[in-house]
Amino acid sequence: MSIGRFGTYMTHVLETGFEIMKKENPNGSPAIRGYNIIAGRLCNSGDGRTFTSKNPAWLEDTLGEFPLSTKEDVHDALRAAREAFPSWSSTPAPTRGQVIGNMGRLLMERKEDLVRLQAREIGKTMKECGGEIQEAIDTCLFFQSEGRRLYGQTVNSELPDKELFTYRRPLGVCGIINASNFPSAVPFWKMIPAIMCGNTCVWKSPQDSPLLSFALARIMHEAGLPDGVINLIHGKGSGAGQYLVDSADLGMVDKISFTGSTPVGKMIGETCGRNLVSASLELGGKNPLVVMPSANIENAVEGAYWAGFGTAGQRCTSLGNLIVHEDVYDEFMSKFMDKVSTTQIGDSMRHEGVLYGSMISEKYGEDFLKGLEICEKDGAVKLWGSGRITNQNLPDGFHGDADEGVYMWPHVYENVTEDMECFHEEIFGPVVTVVKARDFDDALRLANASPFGLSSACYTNDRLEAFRFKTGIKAGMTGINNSTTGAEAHLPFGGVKESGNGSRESGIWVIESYSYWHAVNDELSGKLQLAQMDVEEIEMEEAEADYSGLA
Ligand code: UN1
Repeated sequence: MSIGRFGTYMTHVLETGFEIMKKENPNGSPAIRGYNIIAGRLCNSGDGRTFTSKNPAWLEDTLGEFPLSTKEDVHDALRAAREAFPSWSSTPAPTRGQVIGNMGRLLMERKEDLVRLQAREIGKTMKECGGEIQEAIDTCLFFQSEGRRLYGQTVNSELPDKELFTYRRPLGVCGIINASNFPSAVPFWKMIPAIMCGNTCVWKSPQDSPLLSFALARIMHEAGLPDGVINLIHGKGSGAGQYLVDSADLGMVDKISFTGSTPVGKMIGETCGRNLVSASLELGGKNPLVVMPSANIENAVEGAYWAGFGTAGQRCTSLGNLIVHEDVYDEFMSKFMDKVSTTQIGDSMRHEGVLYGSMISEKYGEDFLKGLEICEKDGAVKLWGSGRITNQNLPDGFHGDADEGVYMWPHVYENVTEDMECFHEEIFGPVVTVVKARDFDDALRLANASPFGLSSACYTNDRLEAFRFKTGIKAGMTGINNSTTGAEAHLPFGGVKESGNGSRESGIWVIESYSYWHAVNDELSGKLQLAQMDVEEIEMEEAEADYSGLA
């Protein structure tokens, strides 16, 4: 079966003759059989095993079945990427950029369908899915024109009749592994610059968003991407993901780009390190947000609330430790808790005006509940929250039938101190841990005290404090009078400390992660000239100037 054009997602499903597995989903959408895409061909897994993608906001709604890829499937994909590399890397960069631009334009045409598909597959609100697909579009448009730059330099030689140049060269085959919380923007952050630089990719889709990944990979082909440049494999992190990383030991991959947890990132870094394979690692965060007395308190409440509970707290940039100066603590917390206690929650595909929807999957839900146990064990004081939302355990702002999906209360714990585990642990979901600060220095010290260094924020109207926060915080990203989330598609994204290995995504900075510098010298003199040795030496003036007459 080859990859054809498609209109809306539904007609795509029908036109391409996919086997519809189940017609009786409660929302009327069919479940389909999805495939790996290797060298442009749609493939099942070698042993025929599959896994299911379910709508976490409505667990009875099945999106489809996808191949549980075997090691051989992953190796086939890597071989296909290797085969496609010579031709793609020698395609002029502006032409590669044009294909990327086509992808952006197709995403614009399909935006509405993709937003619905993403919301259905991971439970994120339609509004946020719209923002995320837009981020993928913006990334394509940005890198379309980067294809017309991808500049190298001309460098002056120390020898006559000789020229020096630098070129950006692609690394080769890139293994791409992303998480399901940002299943369209983040893989585009990775693959778009990768292919713009002339690399080819094997993309392991996140286990909780295989259908969206499949649709995105098909759109990439529809945009004119040659077969084998991006190969899609589905499966589990511990299966296909692991085989992809292990292929570094076999010399089959030249780069791994990973977004996910710090422990998994460290394992990937070890494998890549011992093979000298380039690794981009975007890992966890326990992002601090500081509120100082000079801040506009309403604005700070809005920012902290969105940072903590937008996306149901399932962003690596979500607010972790809310650090509030003691002089404004009571005022801030009373306004903050008014918002938290009236949070609107539910499936945004069926209910308007919700702040957040379900957890990404049942597994994300289970892990979140385990994370809450850390706060309880530490003795932090719970101000709000009651674990999983069920029809017997409903907050006022819940819309719909809670037992249909995996929904969580918003949680706030106060009296959190530096010696507690919950101060240091990333708890992925709707929970904020609140810490009281004595003064600015104490707040900055607390903001730096977690092992992570991804995002950070400070609300203040004192310019010197803002300056001291910017210069004193150790983090990859900082918001002044803004929330911890909300990266733009052309600013560098990434962290320090336990949040990553220093690589960056987005903007011109990501190009460093998908290319290497090639230095070329062109000797035009027709003879061997030795650098450093045959260089003409300029003598300094022998005679000393006589300044005596000037005295
Ligand atoms: C992530 O959670 O992995 O800045 C990425 C933000 C988003 C990206 C988050 N644009 O919060």
